[in-house]
Amino acid sequence: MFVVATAGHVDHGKSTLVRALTGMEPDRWAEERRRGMTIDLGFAWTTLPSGGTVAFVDVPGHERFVPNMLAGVGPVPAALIVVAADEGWMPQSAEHLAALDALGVAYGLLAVTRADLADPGPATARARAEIAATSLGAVPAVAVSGLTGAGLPQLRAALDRLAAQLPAPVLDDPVRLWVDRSFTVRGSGTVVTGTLGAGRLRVGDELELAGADAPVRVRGLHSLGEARPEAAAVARVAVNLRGTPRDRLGRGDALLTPGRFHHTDLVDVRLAGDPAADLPATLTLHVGSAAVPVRVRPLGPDTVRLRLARPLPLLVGDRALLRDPGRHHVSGGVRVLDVAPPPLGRRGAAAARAQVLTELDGRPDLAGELRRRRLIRAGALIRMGVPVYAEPVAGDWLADPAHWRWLGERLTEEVARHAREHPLEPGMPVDALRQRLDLPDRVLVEALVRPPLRIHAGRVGAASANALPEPVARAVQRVRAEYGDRPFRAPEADRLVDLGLGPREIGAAVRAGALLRLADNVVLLPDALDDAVRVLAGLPQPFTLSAARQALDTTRRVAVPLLELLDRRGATRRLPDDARIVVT
Ligand SMILES: Nc1nc2c(ncn2[C@@H]2O[C@H](COP(=O)(O)OP(=O)(O)O)[C@@H](O)[C@H]2O)c(=O)[nH]1
Ligand SMILES: [Mg+2]
Repeated sequence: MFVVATAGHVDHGKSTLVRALTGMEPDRWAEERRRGMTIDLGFAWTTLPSGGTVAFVDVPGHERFVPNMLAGVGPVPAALIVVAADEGWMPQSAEHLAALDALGVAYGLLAVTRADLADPGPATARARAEIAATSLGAVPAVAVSGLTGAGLPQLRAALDRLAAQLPAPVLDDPVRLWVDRSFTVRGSGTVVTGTLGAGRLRVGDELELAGADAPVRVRGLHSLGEARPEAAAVARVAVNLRGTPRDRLGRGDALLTPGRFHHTDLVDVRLAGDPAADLPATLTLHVGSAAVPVRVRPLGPDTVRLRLARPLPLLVGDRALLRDPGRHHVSGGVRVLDVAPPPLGRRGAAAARAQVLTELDGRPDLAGELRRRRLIRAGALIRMGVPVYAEPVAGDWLADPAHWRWLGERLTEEVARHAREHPLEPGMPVDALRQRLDLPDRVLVEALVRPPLRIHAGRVGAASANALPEPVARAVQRVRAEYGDRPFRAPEADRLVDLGLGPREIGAAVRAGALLRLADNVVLLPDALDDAVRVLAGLPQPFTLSAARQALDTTRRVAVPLLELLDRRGATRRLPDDARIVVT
């Protein structure tokens, strides 16, 4: 299906043309028919000569109803511009064209109506010239009469050619259905309609509705007046929602693929064209079918920050329009550059931000986003409209490569500093490092740890035993020199004090594997265990404590805990009579 919105001044024959092409009545309201004037959006469709379907969103031309017109054209990428041959170019011809231009609509067609009343030549020439200066460029023109039907076959053929030019919709994109109508159908409940520009909808789908705490479920789908199990973009759709009161949603709301959109009330945008120097401080932002008051804060020559009166599901690259409702004036188009911009607290922050914005063009740029944000979750980027093709550094975190290298260096420095300041601790706690490096998640700390550093028991430290703090290493060296040839003689308590080996130093040495602790203040060199087993194995089995003590040339102070340790490790076994054997 191909969806096209009408555009043009009131009474130029838009609705008549849609009626003539489709046989359907676009003016749905009794009041519209009584007054002969379109007030709100109308919908009609027909089959084209190619067999394809065209659906029209017929908009009101009267200046009072421009917001309704904008809600209709916002989500539609093609326009049928209507100008009456007998009246020519008029104010809302210009305002509607300015709106299409602001929204960047690039596909269109000119129909010069009421060609039975006047020569269509002058109106055609003027309109084509006006249109050529906009995002629509040079468009085909067809002179028609809604009254006599002249030109309608040519217009149908031209619509077919236009449909063939339109880019194919992206069917795997998430759904963002801007609601243009909502009503209640007796027995079915709430129904909303909109133009599905991308993605698919199926009966049973869950969708997100801004402001609702629970997802809403698609109970039924209609397109072109028929119930369907599924609708794929591009399509006009009517969605019946289960359990959603009608007053919960209306024009300007959006039904969304859950978790795929970031609702934002702060955006940085670029103004299209030649921005007015005197942009008012408050304007209305029109995007999709929504119209939201905004406060405008100028940043650079063509960039501003908009504070929205309510959050909208906007993406980087979205086109929108700013309008001054008081002056009935389209102030211009904007392109969304950033949907999660940083606060501007510090002095000079606005100028710095303006500088950053000069580099942005609204095209999603993963490398640039990472450079600016340094660390961000993949999901957050996707919700901004930035496709993620880079590998995460940890969990679902993405990092700017240069920033990640810098963090790795910082981590090494912090661990070394911590080791200097706390020489006896076995490394720096992961959480202290997380805070020190100001990281939002401990998986990031873990991913930054590289050999020779390692994580052990929640701390980051050197993997090797020579991580032993300098004074402790020296003390252990002295123990080795003094006791190396009497390996089972443990230094006495006062000798340990002389060597500077208090409980904390001993703990550090034991964790590093440099000393073996048998009991409080009873330490041996670590190879003593294997040596002891060798000596004891040379004794007649079983052997007594006293025999062991003599063979090891040591005291009870060492022999008792040493044998108990060997028992626990299964190297020796204690028999009922307290003698032992070496287990082989
Ligand atoms: N003679 C003639 N009258 C037309 C033609 N198209 C529309 N009209 C009349 O112009 C008036 C406005 O038409 P309408 O379709 O409501 O204009 P809209 O406001 O652009 O939708 C109506 O009275 C129509 O009957 C046409 O091609 N020829
Ligand atoms: Mg009309």
